[in-house]
Order: sequence, then C-alpha cells, then structure tokens
Amino acid sequence: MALAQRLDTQPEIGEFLRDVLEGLSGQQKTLPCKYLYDETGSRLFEQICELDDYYLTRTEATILEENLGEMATCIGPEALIVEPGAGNCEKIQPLLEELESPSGYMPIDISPEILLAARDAIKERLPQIQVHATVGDFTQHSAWRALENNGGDKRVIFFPGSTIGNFNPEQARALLRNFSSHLEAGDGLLIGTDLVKDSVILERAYCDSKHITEAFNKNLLVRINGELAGDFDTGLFAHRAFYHPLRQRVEMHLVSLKDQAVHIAGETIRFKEGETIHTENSHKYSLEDFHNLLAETGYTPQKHWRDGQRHYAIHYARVS
Ligand code: AVI
Repeated sequence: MALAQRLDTQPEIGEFLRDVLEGLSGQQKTLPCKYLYDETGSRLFEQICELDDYYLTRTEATILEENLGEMATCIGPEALIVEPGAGNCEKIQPLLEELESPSGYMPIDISPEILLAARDAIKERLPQIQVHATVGDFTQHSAWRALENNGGDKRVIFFPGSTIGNFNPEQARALLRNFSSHLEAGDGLLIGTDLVKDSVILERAYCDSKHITEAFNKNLLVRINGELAGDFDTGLFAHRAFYHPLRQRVEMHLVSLKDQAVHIAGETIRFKEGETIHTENSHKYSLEDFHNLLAETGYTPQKHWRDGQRHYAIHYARVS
C-alpha cells in the first residue's frame, strides 16, 4: 500500500510514526523538533546548556540573578506564578524567594516524574510556597483547566529559556494568544528571548566544539531506529546548523552524505547525497520585533532586561 494511503487508512499508526513518515515524505524532509526530547535527548540538552559555546542558558541566568528585585516589583504581591513546560523548576526558585507573598506556583509539564521531584525540591527549599503541580501538555487546553478554579489572584506566566524561539512566527503568535486567553487584564508574562546577533556566535552555539548538539540532533535517528524499527546509519548523516538572516533563525538539519535508502516500519525512504532533514528552527528576535509580537497578541510590554553584550532579553509584559 502506498504511504499516503497507509497513513489515511490506518488511524492506529502511532503519532510518532505518523509524524515521522509524513515529515519524511515531503519535498523538504522534516522531523518535528518535539521528538528531540526523549530521555537521551533531554540529557543531551542539559549538557548543551552547560557548554561555553551555548551562551543562552548562562546569559539568561545572569540576567535573572541581577534583576530579581525589579522583576518582583513588576509582578507585585500575591501573584500566582504559572510555568508552562517547567521541567525541573530550577529557574523560578530565586524569583519565588524574592516575590512578596506569592499566592502559589503552578508548574505544568508532561513528565509526572520530573514534575513531582521538582515539587518536592521546592517544598523543601521554600515551604511557604503552595505548589500546584499540573501534568499536561501546555499547548493543549486541558493542561490549563486547573487555573479555572484558581480564584482572583493575579497570574503571571513565566516562560524562560527562549523556548518561544522554537515556534515559527505563526505558532509563536498562536501560543502567546493562547497564554493570554488564560489570563485577565493586568496579569503578566515574564518571557526570555534570544536576540538577533552576529551569525558566528549563533552558529557556534548550535554547532558546538564538543559535538554535543550533533549528538542531540542525531539522537532523533537513533530514536527512530529504536522505537520505529528504523535502520538509519547515523554515520551517513552529518549535523548542520546555520543562521538564516532573512528568516532570523538558526536552522538545524541532518545532511545525507550519499544517495541511500532507509527503512522505517517497513517503508522505504530515499535520500539523495546532500539532501537534508530539517529538524529544528530557533528564531532570534530584535527587541522591536518581539515587542510588536507581544502587542499583536494581547500584551503591553512594560520592561525588559538584557545582558551587557545584548545577546539575550527577558521581557515583562502586562495583559492589555
Ligand atoms: C530548547 N531550545 C530553546 C533550544 C534552542 O536554543 O533553540 C534547543 C536547542 N537546539 C539546539 N541546541 C539547543
């Protein structure tokens, strides 16, 4: 049966297999970046965050550390902090400590194990904070249901890490609108964005000298081999990351090093030498672009903080 027909007529094909086969059947082969984060991928991403070449994590941490007082003033007293995709909840803790009588902290994450371990860690360090751990996918409405019963406290969404950069402009607009739909006028958004800068710095961050990003990218192929009966030879694909100045994004690809055929769950996928699989976009913003995006999606930018080199920004915006 032809692939398109098989995808149409066999709804029981799992979501991962469906997304992989669909992504690899287009003119430009693609794979959704959310699949980069299995257990190995998440571990590799943690290693990326520690790399000298990957300036984003430490720069954001410094901006947070140096401006906690001002951020807490913007947020104000008795706020409920909501963190979509919270993971280990480490970034928020210094801010929770700084806030005036926060009414609670609601981390949302798809991994119950990580979330519950994080909740226990916060309870130990900050016993005065009420933690409402919520398991769910923050892009789905159901993950936000717990907010509906959460009284009249001021709510502030914390969305650090430049995660917004992994959404294309249309998706980023939809995500920010979705966030504001769970908030009311006067509520807030504290969000981190990587900024447009010299392409050498950007490309070094995504093509690091220790080859951890290469392993992170190729882990997608390893994952397909293990979970979907694939036979990718990872040695026959190269990691490539480059800055596209018009699209203002770093693109991550896997390049086929020769003409080859790969099999996944009984399907054959052909590659020409030099053909790529596009695996991730990481959008970079100017302050002006991001403030326009905030204004278009229901927010009024209030304040932003940058590092001395102006590589990265954290913005506080109020829901209009
Ligand atoms: C998670 N996200 C913000 C990272 C980024 O910088 O776009 C993912 C990443 N991809 C390669 N290195 C890091």
